[in-house]
Amino acid sequence: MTANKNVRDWVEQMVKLCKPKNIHWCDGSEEERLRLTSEALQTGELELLDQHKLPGCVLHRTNPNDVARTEQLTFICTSKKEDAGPTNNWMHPRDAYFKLSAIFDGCMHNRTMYVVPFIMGMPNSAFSKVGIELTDSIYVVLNMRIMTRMGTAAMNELGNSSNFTRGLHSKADLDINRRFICHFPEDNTIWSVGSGYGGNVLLGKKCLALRIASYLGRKENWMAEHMLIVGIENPAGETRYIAAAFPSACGKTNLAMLIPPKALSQYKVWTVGDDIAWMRIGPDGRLWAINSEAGFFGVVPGTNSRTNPNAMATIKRNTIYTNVVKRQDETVWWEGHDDPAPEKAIDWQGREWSPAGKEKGAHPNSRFTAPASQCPCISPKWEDPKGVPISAIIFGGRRARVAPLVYQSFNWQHGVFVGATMASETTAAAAGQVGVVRRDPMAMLPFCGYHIGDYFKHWLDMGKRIPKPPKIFNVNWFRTGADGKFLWPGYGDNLRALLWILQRCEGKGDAVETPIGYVPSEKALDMNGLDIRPETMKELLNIDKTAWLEETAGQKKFLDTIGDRLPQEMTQEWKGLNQRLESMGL
Ligand code: OXD
Ligand code: MN
Repeated sequence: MTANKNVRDWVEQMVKLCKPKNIHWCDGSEEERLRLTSEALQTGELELLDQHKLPGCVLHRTNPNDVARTEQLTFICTSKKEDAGPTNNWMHPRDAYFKLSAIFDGCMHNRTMYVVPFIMGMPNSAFSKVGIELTDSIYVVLNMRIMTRMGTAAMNELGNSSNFTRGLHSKADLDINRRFICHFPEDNTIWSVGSGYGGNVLLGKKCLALRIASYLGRKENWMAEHMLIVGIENPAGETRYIAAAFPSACGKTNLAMLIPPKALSQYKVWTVGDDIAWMRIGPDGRLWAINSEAGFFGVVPGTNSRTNPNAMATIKRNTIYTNVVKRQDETVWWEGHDDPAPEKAIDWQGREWSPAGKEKGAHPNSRFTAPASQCPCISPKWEDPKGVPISAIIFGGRRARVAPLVYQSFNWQHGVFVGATMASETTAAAAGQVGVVRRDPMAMLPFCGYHIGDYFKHWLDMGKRIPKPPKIFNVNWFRTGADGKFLWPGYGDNLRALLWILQRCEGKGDAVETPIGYVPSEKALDMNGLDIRPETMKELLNIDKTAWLEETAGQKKFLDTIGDRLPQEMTQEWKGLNQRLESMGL
């Protein structure tokens, strides 16, 4: 219980609706974690893993119909439809509350309602926001305890204020026809029902930290972005920070935890965050960012000691694994693990599994939830309430063709256009077809809590307000050759592109001006220790006029869907790009 009457009144109302058997107010203590874990082990909601090899680790399996974010069931509920814009599903708040109330009514009949207070951000920071999630899932409580500053600290931060996000979640009956993730930005409220998948139910993450926060950021002159934050320390001991937006499951966690290749071992890379950046203009006129989360909810398949040794070290203890393979020795495995596939194991659906069969053992969107503090390269500044100053913003997608390895925009406005028109091949992080190219502006398509045209305008306005704005770049690690193989080694070698980016921020680094922006000149990237053929490098940095004219046609199609809230600066940039491409030689 709490002395905060705003909280008490609201919890009371939600209790009347959901009719739980018990109410538990979470304090975030270790004792509470142990008690809830033991209860979930008894009901089978969690399974214990080998506590010598994986101390503090547990396994959870979601319902097979509930393994990824369900964008088609996610709604922005503003009183005016046009405020949600063309890229969001919309429901009138009155209709949404009515429809979901019928599902929530009595849904916790035989269950406990957990009251989970949490801070997105750290205590005593101008960036932070408090939320409270009511849920009937112990899995959610334990995940929120890792992903946020949860419990007493959050109630202390809130004090007697009524300024908190009101989150209500119930697994209900996990029926996909009764699954809805509804956001009410005008009421600072989120209702999520019928799912147990992290992205739909850890309400601090996508729902608050991106959808609600993007709406608040526009009102309060700050930015909530789907971005990792990484610090790069040069041999002189100076660290510069980069924020980078990539769509889900495109390697943000790997980039944030990158290990420099041997030839560049004089650099150090520090992780500040792997998914969400909240950014504000600092007193020095630069853009400052915090990671508003306290843990990583990362994609498991493909993680190994070559692709991401830091993640492998992070997830050795106190980690919740979701939808991975359980080996006979009660450890975990997934496709792309260091170890060969186990001959006999239990797959993500709890069935006996062997690699001889056709099906994957781990779900392609299986996840780990691990405390950020366990990451060997966690930045000493990751919990600094002031945040870190951002030198460069990067947009990136998964593109087999068209986009070169790296390029720099001409200026902020052009950079906003580059972000607004970015596209990527879809991944398993959202339900639906995988590998289809779709426009995903600033990697925020599924996460922008208001009209996307107004969001572009907010970016443009912020650019005018920031006295010393970061420079804006685009990267593409995923370009393939005629044989379908990746042209760029990726992972640690991505540092080479980041170093060029930081040089450009300091007015150094060689570049050639092309119609799409500044591309590194032939010898500009530090290729020390990397054996890559000059023809391959040429292809990686090549701007193909025909492919780019096709690309701008795709951009136009998308921009046309935005309607009259598309800022005219975006049309102007699109025309400029076309003119520059048209006048380019073949
Ligand atoms: C995530 C996502 O889980 O983007 O971070 O889906
Ligand atoms: Mn994400």
